[in-house]
Amino acid sequence: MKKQWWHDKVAYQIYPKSFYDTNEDGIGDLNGIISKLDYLKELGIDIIWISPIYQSPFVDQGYDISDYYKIDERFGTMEEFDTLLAEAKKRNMYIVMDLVINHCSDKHEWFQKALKDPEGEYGDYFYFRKGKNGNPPSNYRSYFGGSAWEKVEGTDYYYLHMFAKEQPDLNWNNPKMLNELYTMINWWLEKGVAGFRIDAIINIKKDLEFKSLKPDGPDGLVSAWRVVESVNGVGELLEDLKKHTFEKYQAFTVAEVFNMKRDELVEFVGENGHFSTMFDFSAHTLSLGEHGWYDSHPIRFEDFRRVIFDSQAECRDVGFLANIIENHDEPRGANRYLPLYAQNDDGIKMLGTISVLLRGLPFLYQGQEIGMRNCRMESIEEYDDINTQGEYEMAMEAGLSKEEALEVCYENSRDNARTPMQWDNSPNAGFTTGTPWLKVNPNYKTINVKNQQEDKDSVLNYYKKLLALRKSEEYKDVLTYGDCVPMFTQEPDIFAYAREKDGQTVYVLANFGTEKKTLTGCFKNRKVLLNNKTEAIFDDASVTLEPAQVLVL
Ligand code: TEU
Ligand code: CA
Repeated sequence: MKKQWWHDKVAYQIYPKSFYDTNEDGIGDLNGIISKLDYLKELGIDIIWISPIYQSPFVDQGYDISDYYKIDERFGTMEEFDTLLAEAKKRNMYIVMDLVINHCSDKHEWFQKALKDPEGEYGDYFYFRKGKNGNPPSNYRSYFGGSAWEKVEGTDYYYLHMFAKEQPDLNWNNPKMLNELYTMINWWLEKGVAGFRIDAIINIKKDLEFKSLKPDGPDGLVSAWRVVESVNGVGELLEDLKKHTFEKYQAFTVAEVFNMKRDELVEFVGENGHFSTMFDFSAHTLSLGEHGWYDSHPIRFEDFRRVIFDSQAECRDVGFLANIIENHDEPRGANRYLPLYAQNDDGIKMLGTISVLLRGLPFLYQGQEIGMRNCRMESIEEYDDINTQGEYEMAMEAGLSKEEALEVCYENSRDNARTPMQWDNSPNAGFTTGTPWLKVNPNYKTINVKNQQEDKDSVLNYYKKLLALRKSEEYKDVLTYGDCVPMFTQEPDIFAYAREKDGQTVYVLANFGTEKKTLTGCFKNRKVLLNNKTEAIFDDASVTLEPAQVLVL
């Protein structure tokens, strides 16, 4: 495999609104990010992906962009952004922007012009179609609930939005529109961003006949997921995008791709793939319900282990996936992937270890490094996320009580990961001296960066060691390029693998069970590189793991 500059790096996602506020408005900002660069550097981070900071009405927290060339004033100015680029560069760090080009905001100038004249030049930047017999053009359900078609008042036209109605989908069949996007992307690359995390990109290909599909719910609609799976040919659009933009700059790209066709992996992340890498969501999708969050289900350990090893095997000779436990759309990893009894420091270190040492590019999400948890809200009003509001409604329509629907949100809400970063135990977790835009998790008194910096056994200090190991001169090569060989897959509760290259082997052994487990193998005289407990019990032919223990040998 041809080596790339980013292969041996560690990435971190910043959700800027909740990271660090420097001007008392309760909203994190660019100056906040700049002031924490040293913190991230010390943690071992090289690549920083920042969720959208462009001008936006914030209906979907910046994933609805009204001007691609402006920094939203809540976050700061373009000068501050340039300072961020320069400060990152000084520290050998790379800034990756979020690229949201499946849709824009309904407040974008293009859409405002389109609304005035759906049949005109800008109408063709979007998908305007006439309704059928008083109904929308097709029975697509948007990701956030309800029809994906919104009626334009006073006309026969509807426009398509796969997400919120304030996020109209852009017409990728219009060369003029595409040219505007490409110019914009190149403008940011010229500025010096290292690349992009590419939002919801699988959605760009549409069946232009917009045929209705078999309904999958009592509303007579069919989910956006199925709509995407019913079309072919996204690859041509992605190649064109790459050729006109990323390729010329050797930009790093990480795509958010949910429902790729199975045999397309090479085309997506192979040596000449559409993208540098893409997230491995195989574990995340395990909990998906048929209809929504209300029928989502807990993840079984065996499935979790199986799908991760399957992904590792599939990309082995193809390329690198980006491994994650959390992001801004998902509940916290500690709550989601750990059994209740292991939802503590030991368990969190164990989960972090098995994820970070996989083959692929590790991404941490802000707060993961201190083991932040889901946040309980007292009522639906306390949630801000548009997706959560929609799922709450769907749960009630399916017959759940208010209390039950709220519990569904507690387990699934995207706001779980969006509560402010917990820096210290001063009011509002040191995130802001103003009023935070979203509730601060009350557990900040104990779970915060400052406490953990002072405690040598903290999750934070463990993560530092873990990332340092991954990047150490001695083990970097095997941990970056070595094969990932699953071990003890017949043993319940054991997540174990070896990373192997040129005769060097690193074992990662974790016990997710409640019982001690003895694993036999030639672990004798192995050097303990990491251990989340104080002891490591070896004898001649075996090693014994306590519950929630992880060893790296
Ligand atoms: O998410 C795309 C996506 O497929 C989401 O519907 C995801 O499945 C959902 O959030 C899980 O609950 C991206 C962004 O990551 C998300 O924050 C945006 O809301 C969305 O695109 C629209 O831009
Ligand atoms: Ca601010």
